[in-house]
Amino acid sequence: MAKIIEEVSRTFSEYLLIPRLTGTKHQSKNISLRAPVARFKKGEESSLFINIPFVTASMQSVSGSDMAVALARQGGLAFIFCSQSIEAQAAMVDKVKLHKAGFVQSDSNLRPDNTLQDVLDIRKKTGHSTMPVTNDGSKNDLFVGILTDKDFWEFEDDLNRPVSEFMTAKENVFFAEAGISLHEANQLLRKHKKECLPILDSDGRLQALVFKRDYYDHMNNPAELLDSHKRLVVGAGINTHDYKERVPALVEAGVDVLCLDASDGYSEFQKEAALWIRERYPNVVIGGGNVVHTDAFRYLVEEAQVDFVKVGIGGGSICITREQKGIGRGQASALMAVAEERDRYYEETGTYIPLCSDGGLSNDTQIIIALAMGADFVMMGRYFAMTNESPTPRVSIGGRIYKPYWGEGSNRAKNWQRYNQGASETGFKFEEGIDGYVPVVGSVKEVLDVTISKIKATMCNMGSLTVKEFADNALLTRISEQSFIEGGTSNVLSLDKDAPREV
Ligand code: MZP
Repeated sequence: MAKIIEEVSRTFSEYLLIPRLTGTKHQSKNISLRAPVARFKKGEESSLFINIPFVTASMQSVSGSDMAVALARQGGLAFIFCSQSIEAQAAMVDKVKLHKAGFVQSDSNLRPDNTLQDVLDIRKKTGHSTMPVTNDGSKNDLFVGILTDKDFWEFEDDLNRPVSEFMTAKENVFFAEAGISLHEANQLLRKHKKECLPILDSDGRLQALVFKRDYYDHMNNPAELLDSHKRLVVGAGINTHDYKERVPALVEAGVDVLCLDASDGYSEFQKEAALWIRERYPNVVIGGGNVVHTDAFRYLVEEAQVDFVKVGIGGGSICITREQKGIGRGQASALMAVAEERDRYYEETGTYIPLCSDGGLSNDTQIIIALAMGADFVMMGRYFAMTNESPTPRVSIGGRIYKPYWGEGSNRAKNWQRYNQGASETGFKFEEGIDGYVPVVGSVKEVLDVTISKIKATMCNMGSLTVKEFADNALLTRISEQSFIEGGTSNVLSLDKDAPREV
């Protein structure tokens, strides 16, 4: 006979935190939001940390390379979506890894006989306005000169004329020889008041470019998430169908973390995939999920040996899985049950498994409650889809600016691999996600600044300096419907909360 879990399935908004003693050391400036991503043993460190506890959903409408760059710069991690060809996904990973090694491999290169119109076309595609000119137009050929948008006037000059007539030729370019350190390169930029320093090998071939702008970016983003080669850290979603081809291509492109992306991850397919990867790529971090119950957590950790586990089924803002298939669990109940099991597993084995709460976080308070309930970090789709860096176009609806946001289980995404993990059936018979719009709210940096300020303020209230301490100190109370209403403003005329404010 069917068993029924007595406890009602609960959501984050049903809880509030009760403040703990705030000590004099509990100030925002002393708080660390660093979170482990890979499993680790008691007394050891995780092989991978993120500096802020946020990762992006592996979704077409969320996680392209621009998003990955923007989030890693703030200290978080994006999972490039896998519902695209292997080549396209690997190219996105590659783009993030190339983005900033200090020594940049240019993706906007010219031949001397390219026209100014070619320059405008490349600029439109890449957004770059400084372009090296090489003999054959490839990024590592003989360096001939450099062209920036200061060298020509788009509306005055004849756009059919060749680049060679406008570029600064090599003999007038200040460059450095390969072998120089990044620090030395930055010092040269400073001393010679330059924006860009080409690095050439002894044959005069272009090796890389160093930009003053990148140095400033680095100084302005101290939480930036970098690998041991000073490249941005990036993750990728994978599925249980084509991992034998997809994973080698992603690893080759330099991916740091993989996450098996499935609506319900309690499956032998997931175990087979995780073990296959583990055997061949022992150093790549692998996440599994999604789960909502303790036995599924144990299975992924013990049988599939994943590094971290994602919790959440049916709570996503675009998700209709619960109504279509009748599976899922309130996100707060799911997270608390799995977090309790994770702690039990740690007690028993001395191995800590980071948890990611995935989906359904509709405001900053819910993020705070998720961390208090034991999530090491949270995965969000809608939150990031609303930013400038999501890969979708801006559209105006009724005078407001929106961006499209659609579920991986919608007909638009056609990510049947996420919903059918077995090899037999392809395509959808019914949808599990919807296709909609979300308002544009600003840049990733802007929205995170506010969210992070709120989390840190709450952590001060809770007498906590780290995310782990926060969860350990958390004392939560369930609220009645009446106190939920009381939680908003009461008996005052409120100005429209969504109206723009000066910040
Ligand atoms: P949210 O942050 O927009 O509420 O939820 C994002 C999460 O929803 C994703 O990380 C993924 O787990 C889940 N998702 C993505 N597509 C669908 C769908 O089409 C979905 N049903 O549920």
